[in-house]
Amino acid sequence: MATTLKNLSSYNPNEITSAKKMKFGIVVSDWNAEVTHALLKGALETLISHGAKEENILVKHVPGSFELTLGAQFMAEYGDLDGVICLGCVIQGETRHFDFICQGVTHGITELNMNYNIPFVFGLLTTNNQEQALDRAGGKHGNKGVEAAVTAIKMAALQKEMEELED
Ligand code: DLZ
Repeated sequence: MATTLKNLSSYNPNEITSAKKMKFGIVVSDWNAEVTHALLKGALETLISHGAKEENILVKHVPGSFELTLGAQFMAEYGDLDGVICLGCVIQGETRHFDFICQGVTHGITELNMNYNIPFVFGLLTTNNQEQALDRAGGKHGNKGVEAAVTAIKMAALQKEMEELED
């Protein structure tokens, strides 16, 4: 769905379980930092506003979006986490680099979701220019970091719910 139809920061807080007992990892790419650090702010504020404790949120930076997959895998291997949020921003340039990075990250994060039993959230902006990115990093279309944090809480809650069915 195009983000012109949906504000990335709007959701129904009543649909969100408390994140008080949850632990999250956030991997943030420092390429296009003005954008990605705004995504990070949105994600952190959202997790905390739903009860997550600051000490239960592990934030690590990677150089570019291509490194998000491995950064997220490190989080899954070395952290005791309920979910990992991947934040990045890829802006279309003159070459096909954009396509390769987007494909790599999309494929990588999908693989992680299949191979580890925790959610990895795709908080990647893929835009034609910086203005479109800023519009989605706290601007007129909301903040993709907020959307990613809400998704992480929902998916971690879903997993806990499924685990309880087993008991
Ligand atoms: C090289 C590159 C380019 C051209 N553009 C972006 C971008 O728009 N967003 C982003 O997150 N990263 C970009 N990178 C860096 C790659 O993601 C990666 O860090 C390098 O290719 C080194 O592996």
